[in-house]
Amino acid sequence: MKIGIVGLTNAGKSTLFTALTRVKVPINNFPFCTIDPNVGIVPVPDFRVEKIAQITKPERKVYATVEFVDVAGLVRGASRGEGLGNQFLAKMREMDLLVLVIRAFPDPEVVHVEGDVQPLRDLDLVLTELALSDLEILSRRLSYLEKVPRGSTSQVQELNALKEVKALLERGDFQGLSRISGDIRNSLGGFGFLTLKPMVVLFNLSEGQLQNQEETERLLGEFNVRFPFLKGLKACALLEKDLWELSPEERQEYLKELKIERSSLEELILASYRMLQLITFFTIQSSEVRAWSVPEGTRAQNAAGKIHTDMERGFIKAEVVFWEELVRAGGWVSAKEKGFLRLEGKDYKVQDGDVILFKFQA
Ligand SMILES: Nc1nc2c(ncn2[C@@H]2O[C@H](COP(=O)(O)OP(=O)(O)O)[C@@H](O)[C@H]2O)c(=O)[nH]1
Ligand SMILES: [Mg+2]
Repeated sequence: MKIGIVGLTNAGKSTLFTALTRVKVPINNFPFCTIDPNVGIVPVPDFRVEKIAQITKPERKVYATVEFVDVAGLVRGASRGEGLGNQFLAKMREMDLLVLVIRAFPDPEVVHVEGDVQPLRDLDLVLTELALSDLEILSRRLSYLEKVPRGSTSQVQELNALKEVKALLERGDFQGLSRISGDIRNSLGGFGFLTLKPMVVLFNLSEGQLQNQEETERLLGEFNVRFPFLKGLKACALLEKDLWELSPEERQEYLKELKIERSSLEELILASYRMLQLITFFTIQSSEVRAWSVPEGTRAQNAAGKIHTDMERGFIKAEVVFWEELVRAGGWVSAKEKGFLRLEGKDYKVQDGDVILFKFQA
């Protein structure tokens, strides 16, 4: 699952990215690793892994991960190829979710490409560039399909879907776009339309703003009125970058000093994870507790395939216990004795929090 970091130049995207690459989970963490300098694999914090590990005492704890991608910034006119516009937008089409980083911090030392700091204007600008870029791709396809004399059923469906999306894009109706049906989304999946992707808006605040409830509430309040269909979060990217250099204890201490409740990054990672409609199941082996993520509604047999293709092919059944019951029972064997374990077949829909032992024929 790939999450693209989008925003204007100097919004704080790379600062946020650097902070994310420093997120480690305590003890035997899944190390952050770099595929290329702009892609970071970030563990999804999950207290259930800790809880399960307390009873199974594994050597290793492995967390589910998400990928964050930082590409060059967006500028006004990106959809017409300004800056690294087209290249940037093409990369973003491969993403499953977009985090829109919007600058709210005032720092006069940092140039603002639009001249002054106006978070909601910038958000509008970013959305508009995404919409213009989508419109261009959409229009090209539309004019092709309109020339096909007698289209197939699926072409007709696609044509209608494109027309519906086009009307919304032309009106800048992002709320309407957010409500586009799953069928239409599926039929247009191949285009990677940016405005149809799930999005999280991250307001990048100064430390002072983050501590000033009144100011952040005013901004988020106005945001919620104007963009009720978007999820908004706040963070101070610069602070997060420092925070995640520290040990967990030092981090707690520092947050307390600043009178800030918690790091915003965990919230960002979790909100993204939820927005991707991912759920987590766990496996326990003698040496490890491991969290796996699959899309909501995944069947047991496909979930097994996430671990190994042989397990999917030779799937027999799944032994399942909810993580809390496993912890309450104090172990796999006693969970079985207490009747907490269920036997499920290949079509069982995996639930968030299931601990699963797959039985399969090799
Ligand atoms: N004061 C302040 N400066 C920040 C913050 N986040 C980023 N910056 C600064 O803004 C500049 C641009 O940040 P960068 O992350 O490179 O922005 P990008 O162009 O969106 O990748 C850098 O000098 C950062 O140190 C913040 O929360 N507060
Ligand atoms: Mg950058």
